[in-house]
Amino acid sequence: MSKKFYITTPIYYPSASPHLGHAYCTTLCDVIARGKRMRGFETFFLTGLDEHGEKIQKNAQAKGVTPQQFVDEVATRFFSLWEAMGISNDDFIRTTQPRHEKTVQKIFSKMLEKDDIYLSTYSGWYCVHEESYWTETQVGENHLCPECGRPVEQKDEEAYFYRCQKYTDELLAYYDSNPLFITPESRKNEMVNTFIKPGLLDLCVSRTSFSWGIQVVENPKHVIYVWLDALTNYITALGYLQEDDSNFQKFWMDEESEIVHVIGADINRFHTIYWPMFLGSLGLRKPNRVFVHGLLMMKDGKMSKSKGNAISAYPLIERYGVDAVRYYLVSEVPFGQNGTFTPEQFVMRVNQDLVNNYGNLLNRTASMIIKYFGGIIPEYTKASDALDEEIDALIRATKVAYETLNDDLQVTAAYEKVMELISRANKFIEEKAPWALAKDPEKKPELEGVMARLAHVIYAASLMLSPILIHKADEAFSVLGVTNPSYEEIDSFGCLKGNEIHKGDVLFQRLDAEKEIEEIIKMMTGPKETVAA
Ligand code: ME8
Repeated sequence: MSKKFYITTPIYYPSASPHLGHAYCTTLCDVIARGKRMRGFETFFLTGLDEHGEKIQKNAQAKGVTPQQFVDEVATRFFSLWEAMGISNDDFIRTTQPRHEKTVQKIFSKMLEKDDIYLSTYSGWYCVHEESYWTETQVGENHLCPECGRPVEQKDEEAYFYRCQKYTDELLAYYDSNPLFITPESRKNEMVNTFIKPGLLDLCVSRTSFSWGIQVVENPKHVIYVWLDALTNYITALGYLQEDDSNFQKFWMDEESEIVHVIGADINRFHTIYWPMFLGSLGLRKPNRVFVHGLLMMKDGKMSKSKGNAISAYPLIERYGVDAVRYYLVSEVPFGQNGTFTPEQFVMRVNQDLVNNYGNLLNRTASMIIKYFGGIIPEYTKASDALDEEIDALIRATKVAYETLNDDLQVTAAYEKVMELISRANKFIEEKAPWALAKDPEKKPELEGVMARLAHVIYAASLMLSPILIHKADEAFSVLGVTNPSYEEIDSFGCLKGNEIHKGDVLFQRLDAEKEIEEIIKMMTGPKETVAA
């Protein structure tokens, strides 16, 4: 039976167009999901939109449309971007879908029945932007939201509360027995020291001051707090408490299934404190991992809709192709750390890694196989020296490291290993000098071995890169005459023997750095429609 893997992105707010930061998180998840599928894991990859809440209602009002019309319009921009980025999600959840709304109502009722939720009055400092209440100490003398720095307002309202204290011990015990639950670890310390140790206040989980949300069935003037609504998407999309719950049984209930939520640090508190508690109320298992990735920033700070400094993925895709953009996102910012988008680095990545390293290896190898063997990939002869042995060992070691690092969600590092294999193979060409071997008929078996090894490195590397390079890896396979690429064949040295090389155009065009940097700068300062407002 194959192993199961469930991965989710945050469900984004459709309050404005998606920017490269959203594309970053979704692409990384897509690369992880594609990699797992390729390796035979039964995989479910979920993304979606978080469509309720006061912020959406206010944005819709400002535009003179209904909240549903508003989110429907923005949703199309997310669909188009994910299509353009080649995102391979298995489902797309929108929190206004009846399947979700009905289930959230059932979840709320279950929590009420269990007395995990009770009715009381809330009085506190409220941040409209974050949709969060804060205590006097948290907002400080200037009454500013500790999360976003905006002014907060004093509010009193009848509200339902979730009993956090009831589940705090269970939560801490879960942290202790699952050291990888929150990664990187610094993110766990932040939660324990800043939020849990000082004592968790009961969480206010309903609102009466606006209506754009899911109604509490037992008390319809209340709508369910947007975070209780949003977090449960991870199980409502799988069919929890619905007629067909087969995906829920398969990907959530089965202990063999690994559950991974990928999020930004801004929403860590909700995912690693409240979400596991809610699951505790429902008597459900908790996710294996919440991976907190870093932010993609611009030189002047965090890329954000409100700052208007965000770059859209479209012009980059249009000019450089989706594979180059996907590769940049995975390789440039080590997964888990913050990084800065710069045009210089974008061009450098494409030229150095894709043109000079990967594309060049393919091009040189294909030309030499045509020249020395009439385009037919020769036999993978026994290693003739330590260099050949090193290449054989490196192909095996790279596959092992690639799997281990990917399984540990060290995605950037995993792909770096593949690039190192390619670099080593380029150096191997210089060291072996096939053009010299070709002059000596006695060296023919060695030359065959060199060319077969190079072809196999390209095959192995293209398989491992295929979760990122969703089109270019296929082009490389077709150059190698492979019609049915299979990940298992990485270990089958010699499997390409007899294939005919079909040399096409170069995989990636070299970029004129000066010119392209200017082009990208134009995209960054370009018309507002292409940049999230
Ligand atoms: O918080 N760099 O939605 P949201 C990298 N609806 N990632 C970025 C980014 C950047 N500059 N900007 C945003 C919400 N992100 C809630 C989530 S989940 C149950 C509900 C990514 O539209 C990052 O993953 O504000 C961040 O956590 C997420 O978008 C926030 O998206």
